[in-house]
Amino acid sequence: MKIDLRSDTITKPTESMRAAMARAEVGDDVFREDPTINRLEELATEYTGMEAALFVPSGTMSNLIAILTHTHGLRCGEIICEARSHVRLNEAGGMSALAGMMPCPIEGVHGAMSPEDVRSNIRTSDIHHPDTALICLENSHNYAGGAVLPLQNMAAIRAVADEHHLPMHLDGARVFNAAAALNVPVREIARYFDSMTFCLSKGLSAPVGAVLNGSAAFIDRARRYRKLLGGGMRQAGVLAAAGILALTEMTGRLAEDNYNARILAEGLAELPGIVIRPEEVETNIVIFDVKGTGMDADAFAGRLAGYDVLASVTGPYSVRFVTQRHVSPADVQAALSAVSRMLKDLA
Ligand code: TLP
Repeated sequence: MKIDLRSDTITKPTESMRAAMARAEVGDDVFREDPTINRLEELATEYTGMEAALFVPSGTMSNLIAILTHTHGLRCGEIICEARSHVRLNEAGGMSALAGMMPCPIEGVHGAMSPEDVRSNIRTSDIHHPDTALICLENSHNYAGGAVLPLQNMAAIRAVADEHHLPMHLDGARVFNAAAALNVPVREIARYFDSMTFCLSKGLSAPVGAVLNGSAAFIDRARRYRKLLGGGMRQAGVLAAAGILALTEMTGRLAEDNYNARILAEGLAELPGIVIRPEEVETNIVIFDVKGTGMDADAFAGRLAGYDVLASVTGPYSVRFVTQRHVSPADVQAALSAVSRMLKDLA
């Protein structure tokens, strides 16, 4: 059996999800007549403390709908986001292609932009400039190694946004992992934002879906953009049924994934040629540098697959391991010994 550490997107639905999907009550959600989707959306508001929610097919679509909803009509505006954020690097350029927005990337520290940098990148009303339209944060921050944005950082950026009357969106694909690491309920993170996406289909194990959250007026407008993008689903209560269990049964266990990632990082730090600071691994993502092994990231991951451990590549010398519920503590140890064997065989 291969140990698959490529992503938490690979998680399969639980047995209880499959049972709930089979018996889900459904209706046409474009008419808002799917009781299971309605229940999921209502449940989301209980977790986030936001007024309303919208079930959408993916995290990518959810971020794009949020961008369209916040910026519609402006076009040629700019979105302040961290330089390695998913919305900038991994969403196929949707913000530019479909919303007419340019990213204004700011280099963060552990995924966190400084409030001063955010302030100094907000455009003035010079006719040469694009208008700043939105500030987008990511928590946990995927390519910053699952880093958690501290509450003070989000609060300070919120204060800057308020000074300039700018909306804030959170790509909270893994916000439940971040909340577990911060030991706070998700609503304590959501309170700094006008809108927030979270994914059901990553560590939470649902087969499909994300939820976009915001005010009732925002979600009313967002519903139209979901339609525009072809994301208006019909009897998708069969999917939402799994999403409900993702929230009620799966959020409580994410601390285990976060813990397993730390153990993985501590083991990796002991191995020759690998650079990682385990104390910086806060959630379920471990990104490490392999330059010292004499291999680039592609060669490292390719060779490791021969030892039955799958990884993803996040840069020329950077490799990513992600933990999720199919990765047990024993798998963590087995993966570490596979990496160690591979490096010995190479030497
Ligand atoms: N991330 C995937 C890949 O796209 C890289 C992964 O394996 O980590 N925001 C963040 C922070 C994400 O990490 C992802 C997916 C998304 C949004 C998009 O979610 P989906 O895949 O549902 O469109």
